[in-house]
Amino acid sequence: MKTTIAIILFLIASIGLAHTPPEGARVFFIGLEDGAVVSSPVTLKFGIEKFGITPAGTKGKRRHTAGHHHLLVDLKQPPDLDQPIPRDAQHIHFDQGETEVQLELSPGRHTLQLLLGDEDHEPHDPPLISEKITITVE
Ligand SMILES: [Cu+2]
Repeated sequence: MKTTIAIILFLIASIGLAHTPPEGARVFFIGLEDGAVVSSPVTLKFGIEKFGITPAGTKGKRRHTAGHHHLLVDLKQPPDLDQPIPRDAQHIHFDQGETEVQLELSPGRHTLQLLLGDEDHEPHDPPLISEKITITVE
């Protein structure tokens, strides 16, 4: 009986942690620093550590250990991390698991941030969100 309860508790804990990235997991821009001055189109490369990349809609175990990137452009407010990530010009989804994009940006200052989403485009818990960087497009 005790064993059964222990197994059930373990299963519940496992489900609860299913979408939980390990400590130290992070997403970041490769080779692009805060304050960088760039020309358009700018090539953005998305890095990830201690977690994987998989297309949106992935089924099975893989979805617990991987997600897909979202690029947040010029967001004034932080995104709601308890809701699916919107899909518009300021929230760009990389549904196929892409890790690079050529982005056209108007001259001036822009903010960029990466946010990983799960198979349903929801942030993980805790969220994998990069630092928000500001770049200037010449
Ligand atoms: Cu998405």
